[in-house]
Amino acid sequence: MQSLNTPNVTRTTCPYCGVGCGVAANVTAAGAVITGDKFHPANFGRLCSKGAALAETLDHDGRLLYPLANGQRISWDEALDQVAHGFGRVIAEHGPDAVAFYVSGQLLTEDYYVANKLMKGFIGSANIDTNSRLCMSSAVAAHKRAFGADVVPVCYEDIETADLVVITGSNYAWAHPVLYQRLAAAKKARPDMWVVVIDPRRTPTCDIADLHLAIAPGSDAHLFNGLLNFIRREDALDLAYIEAHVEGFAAAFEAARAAGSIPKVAQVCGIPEAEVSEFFRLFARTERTVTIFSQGINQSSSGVDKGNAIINVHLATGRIGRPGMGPFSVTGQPNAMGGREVGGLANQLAAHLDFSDATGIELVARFWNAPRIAKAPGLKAVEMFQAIASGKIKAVWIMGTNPAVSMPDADRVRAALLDCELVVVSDCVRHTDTTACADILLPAGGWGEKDGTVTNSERCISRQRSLLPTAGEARPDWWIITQVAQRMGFAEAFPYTRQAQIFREHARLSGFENRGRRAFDIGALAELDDAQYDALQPVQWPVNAQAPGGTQRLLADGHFYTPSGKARMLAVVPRLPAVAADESFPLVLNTGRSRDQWHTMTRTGKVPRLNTHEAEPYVQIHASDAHIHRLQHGGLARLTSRNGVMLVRVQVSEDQRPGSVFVTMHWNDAYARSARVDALAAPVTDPISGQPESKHTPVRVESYRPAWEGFVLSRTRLDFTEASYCACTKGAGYWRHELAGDDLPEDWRVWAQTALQDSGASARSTPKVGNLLSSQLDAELTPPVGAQQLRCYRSADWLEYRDASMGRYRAASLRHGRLEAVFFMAADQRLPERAWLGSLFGKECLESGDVAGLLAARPPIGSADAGRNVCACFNVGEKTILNAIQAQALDSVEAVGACLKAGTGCGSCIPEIRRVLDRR
Ligand SMILES: Nc1nc2c(c(=O)[nH]1)N[C@H]1C(S)=C(S)[C@@H](COP(=O)(O)OP(=O)(O)OC[C@H]3O[C@@H](n4cnc5c(=O)[nH]c(N)nc54)[C@H](O)[C@@H]3O)O[C@H]1N2
Ligand SMILES: Nc1nc2c(c(=O)[nH]1)N[C@H]1C(S)=C(S)[C@@H](COP(=O)(O)OP(=O)(O)OC[C@H]3O[C@@H](n4cnc5c(=O)[nH]c(N)nc54)[C@H](O)[C@@H]3O)O[C@H]1N2
Ligand code: SF4
Ligand SMILES: [Mo]
Repeated sequence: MQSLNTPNVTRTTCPYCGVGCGVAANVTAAGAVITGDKFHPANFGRLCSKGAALAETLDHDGRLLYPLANGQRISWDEALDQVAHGFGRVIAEHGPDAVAFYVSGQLLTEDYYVANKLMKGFIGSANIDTNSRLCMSSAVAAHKRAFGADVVPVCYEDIETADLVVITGSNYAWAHPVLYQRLAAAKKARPDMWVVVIDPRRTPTCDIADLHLAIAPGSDAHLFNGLLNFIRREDALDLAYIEAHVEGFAAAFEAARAAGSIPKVAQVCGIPEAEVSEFFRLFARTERTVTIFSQGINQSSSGVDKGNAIINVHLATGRIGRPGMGPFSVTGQPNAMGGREVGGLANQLAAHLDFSDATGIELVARFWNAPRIAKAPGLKAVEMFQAIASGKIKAVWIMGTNPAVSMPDADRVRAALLDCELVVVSDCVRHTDTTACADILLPAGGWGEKDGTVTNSERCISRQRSLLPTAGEARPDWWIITQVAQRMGFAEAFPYTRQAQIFREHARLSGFENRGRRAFDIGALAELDDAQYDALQPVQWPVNAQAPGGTQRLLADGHFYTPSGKARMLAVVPRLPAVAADESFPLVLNTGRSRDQWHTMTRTGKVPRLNTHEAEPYVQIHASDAHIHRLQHGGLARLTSRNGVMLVRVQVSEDQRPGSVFVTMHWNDAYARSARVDALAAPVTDPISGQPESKHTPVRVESYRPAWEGFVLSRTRLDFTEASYCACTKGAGYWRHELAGDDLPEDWRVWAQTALQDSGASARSTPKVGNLLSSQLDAELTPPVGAQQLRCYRSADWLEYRDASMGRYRAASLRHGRLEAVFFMAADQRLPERAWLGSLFGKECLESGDVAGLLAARPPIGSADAGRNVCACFNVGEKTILNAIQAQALDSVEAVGACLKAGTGCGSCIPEIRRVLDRR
């Protein structure tokens, strides 16, 4: 492996998705410049929109900078003592199972290892679970059932060399963008390659699909059982492979027989027979096939079975362990895989050992010299929060996750935390929905400050290296946990002063009495000295005496980690989602990700160019359902489930399957009012993995008609407590507030000026209202009305017009010619575009043309509203793209790129550019 021999460049790993891209960071006095690491095997220099914007997340705005107890600043000494004593007291009074840790796939392996060791080895409870429960736990269980161990056999290169790539339950283009780019490039180079997408909705991933199966939600196991049955009937089995390496096949075939033939599969899955037939024939005849699966499979009350239904077809065809083929569960978080290595889930122990056999428990106890090692699995996330609600768990420590937003039944989760005796939260951010529930807040070092290792989807261990000093008094998570462990009396077992020490211990445990029995073995890294650890190059595990340079692909020798050494095919009996839609809740709520936000927005929400892609929470719904439920595109809707409610914007889209609607998981109280989708999600879980069914909640969608709607752009963030709907995003130099309310204020001017004054933004000057300004009205937006109803005012720092008959109010606040805020309110929905108005905040002094157009929101001749941001790399809006396509007769993504640069950076927006081209 070559290295970038530039002294100023730090090579590190992106903190977002499980692709695990290498990042090269050049930090100078002027700031950090982030580029893709050309030498990293995950991305070879590419980055997606989120990775490319990392430098813009590094400021200390909004950071948690010192420890707090009940909102008061305290010293680290006090904070650590309070946590240790608080946990110690509960354990002494109620036993170790009365405490819990809820951790995250975003912790580094070193942090994760120490947290797990403290809870399972020394506190003596297995009540440590992780947000990976909501993410990977079904795939983990499926792997263990089929392979005897949690192993991902494939590597990224297999995606490029396959002849058929099946993508099911994954919006690859947005959730694993760089891998998607690699796939798209491979398909372009080899057009014979086939891509099949299986997803109830048409997603941007379908941009490169030859075939899209928009199956009925939750019907994947029927489809894959049908496929298994088809393969058997068509004699496409690899009998020699099955004979030598597989057990359980007879029962699996028998169970699959019930799926019936193609017409029946088509009927259950709700798609045309021809599509099923095409997919089955393609699969049967294509040896080099990779099946990628993600949350559309895992987040289900039968997620484990679905995973096994997919693995079954690969085992039955012997398509595993060889180049260009295999089942591929992609990991979501940057260190989801590392968390599995250390045993972060409540039902795992450490180093791929679990509680199922006493020798494994004894081995870990001996290695750790742990007096009180837990002997049985702890509570899984949903059960854990229910135990907090019931008072069984009295102290919880949450690290690197935001469960008040991301857990199903989130209102109950929040209430449980508010009622819990002791809630400790380690986070980098001061104000999140979860930190709002904390008694003690511990400031954790963030990306760019932390140092350690992460493991990506293809088992590749990479270093995250620090580039910057840690913000304020923040400390790395491993340090915080170590300090608490020492104060709880476990100093001997927690002597760590640097992360390399922890990594060596973790590596040693993986090799300890392993002798090839456990897949996870990085014993060869146990002797790295500090300098070698610092210089560690990306390497795929296992890394041991047999494979000192790492292992690209697993299961190649047909040996599995089961007692017999054979893989297991499982008899899968498909089950539909646990709770079906009914008359009261007739639509199915599907949830997931959007392109430019990361989960609960704590970091991506800081970046203006990532916020303009989707500035509001929305529900996507098919036109036929919108018609039935009387919803209008662009209007507001109230979504109600048995568990909660939310307010969102309506987006009518042919991409949706009738009967289901889609909402992203990102919005939360830190950025919006009443937009946490998990308040609606029911805490229904898979019986084996405990993973929640986050993709399937029956809901009702009703039109919500407020008395008024509007938006405010202002230099400071304003608080509109009386608005019923509010979505707030950070723009370049301003905050954008999208608003609606049930009560019309008596006087809009008082309302607007109070909002400004409350924020302190204009406390220095109360605008005086002066001259009539009738010449600057917008003809388009202002139909002819009686002059007495249309009133316009202007003073040096306040422009305003109101049209009582139309229920409209518009105002702008200026200071020495610089724009401070604009207010646009309307009783109807007729509001102007925001992009041009937003751009005025970049000016130190408005020009007269700007002022003239301000209240009309009409750009002066020569500049135009850019619309929603499509290309985050070059900030190119949807309208700009559409205008260029029309004006210059552009007819391809390449032509748009040549003209506007859009799509020529990270490439994440190419599917959207193609959609704009389609509309031409
Ligand atoms: N931009 C961005 N990228 C991310 C993240 C992020 O927050 N933002 N988060 C990361 C994390 S932690 C994860 S886990 C991954 C998740 O990555 P993905 O799993 O790809 O993302 P999701 O959008 O959650 O869901 C994937 C798709 O499942 C579909 N689906 C729903 N129900 C069904 C079904 O019954 N069958 C099938 N076949 N499909 C169904 C949904 O329509 C959706 O398009 O993304 C990672 N990458
Ligand atoms: N409805 C629905 N719900 C879902 C999903 C879905 O698809 N639909 N997906 C689920 C999945 S797959 C996942 S992975 C979860 C994700 O959900 P969460 O884990 O709750 O989301 P994040 O916003 O990533 O939360 C990470 C928190 O850790 C903080 N943080 C960042 N870096 C560090 C660090 O180094 N140390 C510490 N201590 N804190 C740090 C961040 O500021 C943030 O507050 O959501 C799940 N919930
Ligand atoms: S694909 Fe994007 S978010 Fe994922 S690791 Fe790479 S740069 Fe980061
Ligand atoms: Mo995830």
